Amino acid sequence: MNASLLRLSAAATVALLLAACGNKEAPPAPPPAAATAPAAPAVETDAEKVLNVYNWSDYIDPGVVPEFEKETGIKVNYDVFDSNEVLETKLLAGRTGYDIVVPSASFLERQIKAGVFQKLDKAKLPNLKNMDEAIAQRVAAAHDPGNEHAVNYFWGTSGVGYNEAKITERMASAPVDSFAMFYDPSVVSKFKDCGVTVLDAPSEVVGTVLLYLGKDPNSEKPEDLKAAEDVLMKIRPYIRYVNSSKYIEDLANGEVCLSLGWVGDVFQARDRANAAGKDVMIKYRIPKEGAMMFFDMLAIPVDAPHPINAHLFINYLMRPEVAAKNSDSVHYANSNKASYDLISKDVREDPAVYPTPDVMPKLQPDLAESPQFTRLLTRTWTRFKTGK
Ligand code: N2P
Repeated sequence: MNASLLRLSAAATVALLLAACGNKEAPPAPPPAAATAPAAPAVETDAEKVLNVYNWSDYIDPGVVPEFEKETGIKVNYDVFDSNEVLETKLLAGRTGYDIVVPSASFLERQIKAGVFQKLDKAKLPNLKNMDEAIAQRVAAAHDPGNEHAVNYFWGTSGVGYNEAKITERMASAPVDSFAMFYDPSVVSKFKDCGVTVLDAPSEVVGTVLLYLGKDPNSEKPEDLKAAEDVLMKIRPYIRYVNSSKYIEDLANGEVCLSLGWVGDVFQARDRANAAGKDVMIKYRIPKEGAMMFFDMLAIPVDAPHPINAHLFINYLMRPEVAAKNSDSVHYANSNKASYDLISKDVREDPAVYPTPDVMPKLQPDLAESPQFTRLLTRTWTRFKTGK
């Protein structure tokens, strides 16, 4: 018997016992409150109580989906990805069956233009009032005018994730606050044996190389892309793999020692190592050259089979206590202002997660690319990944 049936039968037993104790002389019991007070309106859902979510891996507190299911009776099918390109290929092909997807804003922007998303029904999202206007405006100005199609879920940076002991063992004064850790062959070569990894995120990684070279990270000049490719090809022999999710586990268990990674993922690696009682100190630095900044956005495809349920879940994620729980769990910054005081101090006051005002201007948003540039970038990336 499952828990809810058990509760039901216990309640039924109590009702029977109460009825059996009834006294003939007693006046008729007043009608139950529910009969007089207007019933609380049932939450409106789609006819089918199902929700298909496609989110980044390692990007939600494990309790959040089950709690939403329990409260609403909606069954959530939850799939994960680790690359905007993979998500985009599916979205452009259409009929994904997904009700909610989470592209980064630079990708969302062109997906909106391609007609991939429906406009949000803001009347169904009263918790929008909790969101930080400053972040919403930033996304609106660069990617989604009026914030008509998407709500920010998390934002963050990519930077230097490393195993402190293994790095200092190999290089006492390693420049852990610089992209030189990856892009200077004389530095990165020192860590080849302990395992170096890079995100499989072409536009973001090329942006970091351009930052390192002191160029505009969103440049589409072919000569800038060529300069970035030269750097990437030179360091390729020292990179163990190019992947955007495997490194969490590998940093945690000491399989790799240096990852160009996303902030929350690196901290999840640190937590996993601590939880396993490993003597591994994992750290994250925003490089002094600056960093690429992403805004990951909750959006509903035009052909979503359960758009009402999708709005319910997005609104649920914007509850301050849910947003805080998610940030505490995955160590990414949310932009839910009403949640800020509920986030644990460790996360809220960590300048790697919520960078200080002096660092913010050094963070560069990844901007949408032209299709022509994407073609060139894809070629560069294939050469880098294959090392040819
Ligand atoms: C979660 C990575 C999400 C950040 N594992 C990249 N947009």
